[in-house]
Amino acid sequence: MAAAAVLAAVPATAVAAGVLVDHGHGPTVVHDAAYEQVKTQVHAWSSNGTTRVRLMVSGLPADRTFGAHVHTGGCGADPLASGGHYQHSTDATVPLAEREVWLDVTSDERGRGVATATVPWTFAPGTAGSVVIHALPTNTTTGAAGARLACTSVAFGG
Ligand SMILES: [Cu+2]
Repeated sequence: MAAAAVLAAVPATAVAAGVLVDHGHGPTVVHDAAYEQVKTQVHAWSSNGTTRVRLMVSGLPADRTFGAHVHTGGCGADPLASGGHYQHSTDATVPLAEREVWLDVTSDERGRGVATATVPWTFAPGTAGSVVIHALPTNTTTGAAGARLACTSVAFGG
């Protein structure tokens, strides 16, 4: 696929099916001035109890992996305004990766990347408000991913 096409890749068929669709374009706030060039799009589709979230990013440094997650709050000037990771369940017997939404993205040679996560739930309105891109890949045990670089507000669940 041509790199230029990546940011336009929205599956129109999902929209036509009448599923709930949430969008965010940004970033809303950049927390690290070294990432002022970053552009983001977030799209989420929900139907029949399943949600698919897609993060599309450009303007990243080439060939690196950045952690990214759905967070509870909307973006603010304070990097912590976006709150913690959205967790659909606090059941510690379930791996974090299955109860949070992880969108770790690896940039290509042009600094573009796309990540998609599909989860077997839908967001209740008001419970998830942003996608945060972090400096490091997500630690699969702790969920930590380093400093918050950029935040895109998305009103998940309508
Ligand atoms: Cu995060």
